[in-house]
Amino acid sequence: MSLLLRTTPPRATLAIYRAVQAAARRKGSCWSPRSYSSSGGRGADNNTLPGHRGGPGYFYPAAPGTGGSNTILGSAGLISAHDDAPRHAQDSGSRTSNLPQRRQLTTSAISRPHSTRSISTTTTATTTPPEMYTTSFAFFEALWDAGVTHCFVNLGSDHPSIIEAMVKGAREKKGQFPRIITCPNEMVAMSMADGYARLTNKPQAVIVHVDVGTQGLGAAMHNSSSGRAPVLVFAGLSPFTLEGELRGSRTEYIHWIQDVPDQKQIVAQYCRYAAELKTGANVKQMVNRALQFARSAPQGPVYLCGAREVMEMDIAPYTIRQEMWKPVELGGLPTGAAQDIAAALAGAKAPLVITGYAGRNHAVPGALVELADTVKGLRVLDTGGSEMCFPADHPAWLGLRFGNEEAIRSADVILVVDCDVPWVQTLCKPRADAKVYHVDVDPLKQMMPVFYIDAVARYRADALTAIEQVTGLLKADEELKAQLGGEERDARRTALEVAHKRKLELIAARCEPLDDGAFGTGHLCARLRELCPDDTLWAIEAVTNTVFVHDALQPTMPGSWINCGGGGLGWSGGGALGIKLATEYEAQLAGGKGKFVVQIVGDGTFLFSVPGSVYWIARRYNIPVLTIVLNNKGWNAPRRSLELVHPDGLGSKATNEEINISFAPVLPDYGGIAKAAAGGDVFVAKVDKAADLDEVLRRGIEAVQSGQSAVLDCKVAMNC
Ligand SMILES: Cc1ncc(C[n+]2csc(CCOP(=O)(O)OP(=O)(O)O)c2C)c(N)n1
Ligand SMILES: [Mg+2]
Repeated sequence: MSLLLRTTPPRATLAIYRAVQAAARRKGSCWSPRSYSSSGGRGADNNTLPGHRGGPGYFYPAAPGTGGSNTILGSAGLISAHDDAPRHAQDSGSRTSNLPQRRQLTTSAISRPHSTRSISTTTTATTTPPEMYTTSFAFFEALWDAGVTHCFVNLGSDHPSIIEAMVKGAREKKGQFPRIITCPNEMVAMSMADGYARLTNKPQAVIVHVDVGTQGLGAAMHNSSSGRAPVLVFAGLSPFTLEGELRGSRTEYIHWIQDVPDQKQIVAQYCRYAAELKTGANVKQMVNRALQFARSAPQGPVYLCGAREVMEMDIAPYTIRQEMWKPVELGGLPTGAAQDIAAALAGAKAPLVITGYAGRNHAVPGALVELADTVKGLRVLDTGGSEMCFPADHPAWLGLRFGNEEAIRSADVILVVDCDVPWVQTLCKPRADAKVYHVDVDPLKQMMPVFYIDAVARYRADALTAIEQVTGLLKADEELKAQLGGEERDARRTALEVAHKRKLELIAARCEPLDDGAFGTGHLCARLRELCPDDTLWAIEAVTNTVFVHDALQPTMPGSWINCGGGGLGWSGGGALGIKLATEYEAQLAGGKGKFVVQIVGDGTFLFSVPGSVYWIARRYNIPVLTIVLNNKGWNAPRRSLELVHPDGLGSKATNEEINISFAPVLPDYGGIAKAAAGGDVFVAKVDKAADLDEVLRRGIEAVQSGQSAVLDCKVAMNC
């Protein structure tokens, strides 16, 4: 690997980026000074992660999305993206040059007549490749100008022009072209883009191979949709001409086999937008239209596909006015609605906020703290656990409970904010006279055929704006203020403090090691919390252990807890890499270093995550994360599901082997799998005794801090 590195971005780049940062701050993004942790977290700036073995900085800082293609961002000294372009891309161009040279004649006829860069019309083979400006190249330019800095790719026969464009971009647009990350599996590619977007709210791109690569995205597409992660996916389509009519015409057997009736339908139901590029002439508009959908609430994945001939088209270079393509902005509550909710909360005896993903905006936890401080006695429950929505060190914290919690049954006023499943009716529901208000980016849950809650009113609104409106009214309105004051309200606050203290004591007791020297997930995570840097980012996919993980980690920093957005197991391998890539890249733009990233994953889920790809990527691109495998010898979740329906059934008395959820007796070597994928370069260890735990964790953390990925196989006792 020969990288041209620089540790600090060029001055112009920094200036532009800071302006972007400032704008993001105003919108309450992850770097918002309003974020709760900046005042009350556990030392958000205490980053102890040193440089990685790959050298000082293995990402190339630049400032995309700050203007059209003509914007020059001080590229001198930036790392060349071509280092990461697949090597075979550089070989294939000359080998295939004869046929495309011929086709160019035809293709140039359909490109814009005023093209300033029309291709050579000679058919004699030359050693210098023709200068081309294709749909594919414009596609990458559009991505970069829209702020997409990374493309996670899995390439195939649909991508000759994509590969040509990648090489051209790496050579000619250093520092102004997306970084290409080769991903040997599509689900990992999409999960990386998902993790990146979940942390930063910045969409990245995934490039996959026709119908088969689209299918390879698998559950990652579901996760990005449920997790509302903006990701742009592009896939080629088999060529639609057979006889060389256009450049890109069919050249391989497989082009017939991979020609399917409507490729985008494979994923369209998970996408905010799915469309075919029918010409290169408006490719930049199409990319930006897709990104507008991806970034407008409710955010999510978008899918573009384009046939080989369309992507090969020579077009006239052009730019669009990037500033004209902002996403749709969501407003707050109607005035009367804010007043109603404020009055209901002020008059409530047992008010409750239930949220699931409001913490995606890192300013929301702080806003909820302000609301909870204003309405003394208000409690906040997280029933989704996909983000850090409310800090564990606040007395109103009820933690993460998946829709089954006493406070749901006892509350008289419930404000549901950005939440998919506030309660599971068959287990727990609010009292019949509870007044429920629902505020959400997607209150109808448009993707779900069945969803309803008994709410007196529901609003599509931005969570932060809505919470601030309600708090503002509670603070400004004299009548409401009077209601919220007094001794009785102070007593409610004191009662909450007592209950919170008691809750933390109970959690601490449950986190003790077992008498036989073994330990559960709670103890393991309590030790992790103690030993990892204070500002660690946690990528969680712990399935039946999730609540124990959350109770023990007690996250307080906005953005520090990111769980798989949906139910498609296997997100966290790529997700953690995407989060690490994002924290490093974004920090380097600002001249700093990224945060420490830990993946906590069930043993079954580890296998779903395609570890053979994950740890190869981690090693190839020096993206070190600490992986904690919660080894309970297989799948516990199906037993739980079984017992909810058949508590006394045959299966309830049967062994795990009998109900086919056990990995015993052939237990996989999780560390070994990772090590093999990474050419042997992963720190691995197994631990099953509490007495050895700290030492193993310390060594794993040190390995990651020195730049090596680590996989710790931790045998955990059940239900604690
Ligand atoms: C892609 C996919 N396949 C299957 C499932 C069904 N499923 C849900 S949880 C689970 C087991 C997870 O095992 P593990 O990670 O070990 O967690 P544990 O149940 O032991 O807590 C399975 C198979 C799923 N959610 N997603
Ligand atoms: Mg398991």
